Amino acid sequence: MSKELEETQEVDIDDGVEAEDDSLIDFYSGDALSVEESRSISMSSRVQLILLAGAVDCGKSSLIASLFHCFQNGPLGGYLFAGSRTLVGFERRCHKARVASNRDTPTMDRTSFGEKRKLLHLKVAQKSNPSTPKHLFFADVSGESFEDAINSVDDCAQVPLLRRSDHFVLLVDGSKMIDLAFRQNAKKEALLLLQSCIESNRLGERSLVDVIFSKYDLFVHDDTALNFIESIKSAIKGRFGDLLGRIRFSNIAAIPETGTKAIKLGYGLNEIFPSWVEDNPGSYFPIELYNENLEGCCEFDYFGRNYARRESGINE
Ligand SMILES: Nc1nc2c(ncn2[C@@H]2O[C@H](COP(=O)(O)OP(=O)(O)OP(=O)(O)O)[C@@H](O)[C@H]2O)c(=O)[nH]1
Ligand SMILES: [Mg+2]
Repeated sequence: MSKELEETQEVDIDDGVEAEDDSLIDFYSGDALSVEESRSISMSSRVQLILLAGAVDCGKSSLIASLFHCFQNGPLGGYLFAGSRTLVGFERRCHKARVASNRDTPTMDRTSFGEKRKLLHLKVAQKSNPSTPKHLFFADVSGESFEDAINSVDDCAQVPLLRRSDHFVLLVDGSKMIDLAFRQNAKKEALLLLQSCIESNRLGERSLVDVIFSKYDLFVHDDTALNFIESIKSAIKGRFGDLLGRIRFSNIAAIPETGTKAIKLGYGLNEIFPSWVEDNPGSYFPIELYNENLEGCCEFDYFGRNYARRESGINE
């Protein structure tokens, strides 16, 4: 097309073609980020990725909402809120769950399957050292993705961000622990999901895994449920203890029912949050830089070895 024609051509708005206006500036929507959108942060800073996994309704989005609530009230686990590119995304997850809504039972929107914008960004700074903030991404994946992953190693390999995550956080639904009809199945699903992740090489000897029993307010006084939870812990340790880098267990009440006054909103997050900021597979299991056998390691490990070699004048 000639330049003249280009300049005189009218844009027919009815055809759905809009003229590009250089005066328009793209602002961040503040909503959760897609992987592509997240690169502007992850390419300029070290980011810890925390992947929340577990069945539909187990409380993944609520945990993210609860973190945001906690930071609005002050520091969490010794860390201060230092900013977020996804404040709207946090707000969306929070508004239904607010205690101010005066509901006895908290409610939360389901995360839709295939949602591309799933990364919530949090910048935090240690209270004792606020000048070096750290970036975190929380991946809020729909529980339906994990239902498929339980049943198929191939589907497990497709779970977004699983391979890249620094922390794999498996939530086991606490409301199922108090129900005889559901708890065996919840245990089976947790074991199968871990097995599927290991068989698809998404989790392994360098993985940091947290198993969280959610909705602690519902089972805190239920001895049968607490005993059953002990049996889940033993089964997980027995089967996967040697296959995973680290497994920890905790109870969390992200958004407790308002009737259970003794359990505060965000119960349990204080203890677990600092390790999500501080630990990652590279820091927790430092590799031997001159070890030739890097089988099973990620690209970054190869980069680390090659970088160290170059620095010390060893040719490839
Ligand atoms: N009693 C109680 N209910 C909770 C707690 N945390 C979450 N819930 C409720 O559990 C339900 C499911 O929570 P979500 O956070 O949406 O679960 P999810 O894992 O994100 O579910 P999907 O997005 O469908 O995969 C909601 O009704 C929450 O209000 C808690 O600590 N105590
Ligand atoms: Mg959700």
